[in-house]
Amino acid sequence: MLQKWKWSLKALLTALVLASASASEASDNLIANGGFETGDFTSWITAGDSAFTGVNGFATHSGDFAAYFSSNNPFTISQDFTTDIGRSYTFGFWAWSVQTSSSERLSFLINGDAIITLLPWPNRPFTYFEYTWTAISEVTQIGFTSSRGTYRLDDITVLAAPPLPAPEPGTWAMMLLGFGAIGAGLRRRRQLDPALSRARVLPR
Ligand SMILES: [Ca+2]
Repeated sequence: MLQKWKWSLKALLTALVLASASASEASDNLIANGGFETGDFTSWITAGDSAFTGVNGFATHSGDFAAYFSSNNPFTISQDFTTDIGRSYTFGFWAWSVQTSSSERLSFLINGDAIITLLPWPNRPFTYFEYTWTAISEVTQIGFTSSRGTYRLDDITVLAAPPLPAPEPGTWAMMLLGFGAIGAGLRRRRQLDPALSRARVLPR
């Protein structure tokens, strides 16, 4: 029995150490093909006027490809990913505006709502934009929509903030040892006092 208890404790501590190590690892990008290095919109849902939109290597922030938006009517790309409700996420993307028409727009969307709307900025290199969001659902959607713009987009990232720190394995071990000591003490008291062994805990 004692050996079984030892093995159970060892397995629990091993699991806690592994969980702690996993939680401390760097967060991975939750977006697939965020840099458009497939050379197309693989993993993205596209909608709208795609006449003058696509992926090419004319100018990129990194790698060989970036997306471009230059249709006369709205065009949208979007992607869903799994999120933990209440957890914080950091969204980042690099955008470049080519033309200067005042009617141009590029909006960054979360669940279909425009969070950041960019006006054209002429002759600027790729610029980084970032937004932090607390998830309210188990699936979150990000998107980008352009209207009459000439924009380029690259290196879209969604990174999850680390979860709340779990108790250290040493803390769990102390708690388990404490519970064991309480149980042993109670068993000793029951052996000394038969009336206690018949006692029941009544609801208050
Ligand atoms: Ca790229």
